[in-house]
Amino acid sequence: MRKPVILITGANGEIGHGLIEHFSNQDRHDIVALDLRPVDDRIAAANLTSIQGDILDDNVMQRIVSEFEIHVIYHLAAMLSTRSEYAPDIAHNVNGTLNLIKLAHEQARWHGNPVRFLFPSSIAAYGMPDLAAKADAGRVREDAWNNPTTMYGCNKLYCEQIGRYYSTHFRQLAADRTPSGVDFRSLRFPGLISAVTLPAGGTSDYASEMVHAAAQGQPYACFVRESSRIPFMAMPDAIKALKLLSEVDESALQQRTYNVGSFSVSAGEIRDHVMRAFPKAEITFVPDKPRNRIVDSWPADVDDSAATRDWNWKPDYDAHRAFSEYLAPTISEFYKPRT
Ligand code: AKB
Repeated sequence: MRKPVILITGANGEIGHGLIEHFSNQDRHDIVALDLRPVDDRIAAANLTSIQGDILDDNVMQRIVSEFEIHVIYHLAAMLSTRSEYAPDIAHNVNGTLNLIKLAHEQARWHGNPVRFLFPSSIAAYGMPDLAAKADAGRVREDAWNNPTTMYGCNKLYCEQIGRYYSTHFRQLAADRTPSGVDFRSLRFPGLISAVTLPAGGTSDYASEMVHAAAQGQPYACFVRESSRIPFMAMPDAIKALKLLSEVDESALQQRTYNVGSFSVSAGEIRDHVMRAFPKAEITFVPDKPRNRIVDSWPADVDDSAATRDWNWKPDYDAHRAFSEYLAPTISEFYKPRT
């Protein structure tokens, strides 16, 4: 008999660290952690099998299904927005996602149960045409402004649609039509800020970079204007949202992609929160205009009322609590010299 497991791709990433830490506090899950790089030994989790490999490598995927029976997939592997602009061809994240959705379909047929497929989409799936429209739009709903301006955002939007197709319209013309068995659920995350990992290659990274630099006593030149505003979320709330969405009964879902929000802040307001926690921080603003244009194309905030309606979403952290109770103390401890 193959062991029933949860498959986490992109395990070494920011969300991956947070999710595996969450599961490591619960012994009732067997986890297969997959990443292109060796899975970080900081992810010391109970019942964790780590595999170094590429979701595009059929040999890797066949090896996994030969040993494990997959019931839940958290597909976190993706190249983030800035890095994707420098290498748009390999940032075609939809290829890997489609591989995994097909694998979920096969697994569901093998064991006869739906496979829950959790997909972290992003505010990068939106594209505001200019700052006036962004200011006027305020908190945007899932079905508005879906005109992404990055390769990363285009792929996130496409993956959402493929997941919805498999969950809702699969083989709709077949005489012997049967459900795909893929129970796809997606969250459009804002910029995420973790106290214990640094992002790599994102365009919202300035928030994490600013607070991590301050905690290390390093000067930081922010690459967006002080007035640049997008929604952000502390990593514990991102893990809470993934947990809530993964556990809710499928019958409660009125859609397959949900906004989740926490706090909308400008880069200048982030600086103010960081200065309160680290008064000696040296923070300047040196906008990188092309990267700032990407941030300007993302909404100032999101309407997450559908998530509250369908699965009782509510963030635990507002901006003040995120910086004062989570980021500042945890990051200070993280960088404290080891004696
Ligand atoms: C990025 O900056 O690319 C990501 C995102 C907003 O999805 N953090």
